[in-house]
Amino acid sequence: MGVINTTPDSFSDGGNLFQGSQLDIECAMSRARVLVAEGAHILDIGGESTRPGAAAVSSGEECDRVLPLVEKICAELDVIVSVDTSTGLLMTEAAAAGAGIINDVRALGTQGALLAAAQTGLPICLMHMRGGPKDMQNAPQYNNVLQEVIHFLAGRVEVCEAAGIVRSRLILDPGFGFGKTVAHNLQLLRGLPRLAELGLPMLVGFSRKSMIEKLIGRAVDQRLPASLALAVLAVERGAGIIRTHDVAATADAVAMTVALAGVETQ
Ligand code: 7PJ
Repeated sequence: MGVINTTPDSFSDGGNLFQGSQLDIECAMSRARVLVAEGAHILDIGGESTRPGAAAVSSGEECDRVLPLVEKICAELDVIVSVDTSTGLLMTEAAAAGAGIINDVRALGTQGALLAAAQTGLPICLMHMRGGPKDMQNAPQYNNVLQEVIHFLAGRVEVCEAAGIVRSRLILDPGFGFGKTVAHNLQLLRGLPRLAELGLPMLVGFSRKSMIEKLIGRAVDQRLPASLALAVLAVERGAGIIRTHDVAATADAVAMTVALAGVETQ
């Protein structure tokens, strides 16, 4: 899953798709074409920055940023579009524009999101977050992060099923970096096989995240090798979808993991 941010304030690649405060749609389309050529099966399009401390955006503005790009990618490229949003209105509109996945970092907890997502009929990624982008990195605490994340996601699966969303539409994500310390992130990565026991596909995102800086002191443009290592470790532990800014390199790294998994021990 390749990432395209339509926010002017993204931490990792923000701003480069912008002309002033306007998203340059041709620039975003070239980025989309590159990611597809590099081997992305899914493009994740987001219009709300959820990095720590990010400011909220209105649903109207979020729709204005995301929908034109979703429409154009669906019309011109052979790729599944995922829309990274917690806003019911955008879920509905993006589905109508041709999106194929809803990716919600708030696991459909926002008013109106559950009903809207249910009605689209699309697959949905439910992610765990503790707190909101504004405060989530203020000393997050857990007694047992793995158990608490699994418990939360299992609960959201139940809520979804009660709303008429069949299990086979659901994908789970422990939400690396969303209200977690480095130790929490590592515990979750180690425990990923336990989350897999819920029997649903898993999506993970480590790409360029600040845990890499905290562990080995790398600036944002120096985090690819560590991001690849984390992607490989996650695939080994059962992750099926890797959300990344660096599709070509990630696809190669994952291909080696998959090749090894396919070999029988002698
Ligand atoms: C994630 C995401 C993630 C899912 C972002 C960033 C922050 N969606 N959206 N999982 N991260 N499902 O790219 O660092 O980890 S935005």
